[in-house]
Amino acid sequence: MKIKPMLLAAAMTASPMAVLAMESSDPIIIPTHNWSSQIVMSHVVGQIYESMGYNVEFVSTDSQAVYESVRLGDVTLELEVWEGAFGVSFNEALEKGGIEDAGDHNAVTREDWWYPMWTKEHCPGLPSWEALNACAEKFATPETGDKGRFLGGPVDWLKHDAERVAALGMNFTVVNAGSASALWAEVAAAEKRNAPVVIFNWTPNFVEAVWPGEFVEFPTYFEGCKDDPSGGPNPDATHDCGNPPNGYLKKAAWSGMAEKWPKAREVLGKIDFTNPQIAEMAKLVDVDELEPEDAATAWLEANADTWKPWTE
Ligand code: TMO
Repeated sequence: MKIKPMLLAAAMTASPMAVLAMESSDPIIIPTHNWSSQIVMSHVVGQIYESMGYNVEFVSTDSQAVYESVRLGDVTLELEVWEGAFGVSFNEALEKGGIEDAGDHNAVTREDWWYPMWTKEHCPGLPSWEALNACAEKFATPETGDKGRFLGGPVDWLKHDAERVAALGMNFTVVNAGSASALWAEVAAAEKRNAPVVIFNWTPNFVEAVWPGEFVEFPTYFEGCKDDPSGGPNPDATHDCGNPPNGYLKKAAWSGMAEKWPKAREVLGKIDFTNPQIAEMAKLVDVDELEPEDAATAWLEANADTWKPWTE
């Protein structure tokens, strides 16, 4: 075990730093992805660790492949395991070993097809998916012919929208956005024309404070929907369901973290964000246009009562 020279003086005293000085000075590696709350939250936690004396590095990674990276110890943890998008990849990694469930955030999540409220004027039967399907031509574009256009997220989030469309026999074509900001640009452009639009969205997010809207109601999610064809309305297909309407948001840790950085692993277990806190992290970037690092610093300054107790 290496001793961090900076902390040697502290190690002479009975301060909390004395404990830390016995821990590895290797950087804790925090993966960041391609949506704002996750990037800001990663910097929030990174800055908390730095305030405790740890070295921290950030690495931008694919949001599905990251579970394999955590399992192998290439990155140390993951702060936003969304059930809808990543439940399957997380469970697969758990079964292989090397990664552990580091507990749930207080937040309850939903990720699914979504429309801003004005879309309902064009398709009054919403939020039912059957009503959406009956209105498909109102969502048609030159790119999709007579089929409706659904703008999904970047391909690494949810790879199975096309399977859902096929399983439910929907008249929609899935187009994947290149980035989260392309989703918001689509809604802003539709708003100007008062045009109907259906995109992939999630909560908690900044969107709910900017554009009131609703999720499309698909056949209810059930255990096995994504890997066992037999359940659901189509007995021959998987993915014939919506995502969980009350999904979890978990943290995950490399199994070696507790031995290498024990105090940091303990803090990770205590980290617990709420829906409004996560929506606020996204807003600082997507509405207020701060850089993620600055958004994290601002968030920490405004919320010391929340996070300081986790480090004590
Ligand atoms: C994983 N995400 C929150 C973008 O749905």
